[in-house]
This record gives sequence, structure tokens and C-alpha cells, in this order.
Amino acid sequence: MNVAGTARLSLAYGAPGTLPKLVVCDQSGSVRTAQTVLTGDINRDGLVEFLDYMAFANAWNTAEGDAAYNRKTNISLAPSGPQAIDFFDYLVFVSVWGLGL
Ligand SMILES: [Ca+2]
Repeated sequence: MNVAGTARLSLAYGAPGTLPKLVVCDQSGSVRTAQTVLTGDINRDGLVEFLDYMAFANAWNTAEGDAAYNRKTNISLAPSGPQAIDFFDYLVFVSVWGLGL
């Protein structure tokens, strides 16, 4: 959804070891929250480790529409055109390898 105007963004922290939630308050005072994710944490367990690498490897060199395409592994979005799991995603993945909460 595209809405012109301004919004206030903040993070709401929960229990230790969990990622914060993004809190958006728009001009009307409407508040929405969204769960943040750790880039490269494909299985959402809070670590970028071997299981994520396996998911990444399974999706390697696939594009939207392919059976093995996994949008969670598309961590470097193409600015236009079809999305694919390619070298740009790999560069991001190796840059976050080993990160965790
Ligand atoms: Ca993980």
C-alpha cells in the first residue's frame, strides 16, 4: 500500500533473544506492527547457520515460478524483472553467515 505523508517508526522489544517488532504510526494515529526478521535466517530460528545454507543451496539458481524457488532465500531483491536466487543473494548470505540473536 502506498500512502503519501509521514509516519513514525519505532521498534518494540520483547523477550531477550527475540527480534523486535517494527511499529508504524501513520498521520491518522493508526498503529500497525510487523515482525522483523534477521536477513539470511531462512528458517526463522534466530541464527544464520547450516540449516539456512541448506535451504539456500536448494533454491540456488531458481527463479519465481520454479518448483524449488524459495522467496525467503531471495535476500537481494532485483530492482526490476523476475526475481531469482543468484550471486547477489549469495553475497548477502555470506555477509550475514554466523549471525544470531
Ligand atoms: Ca536459521
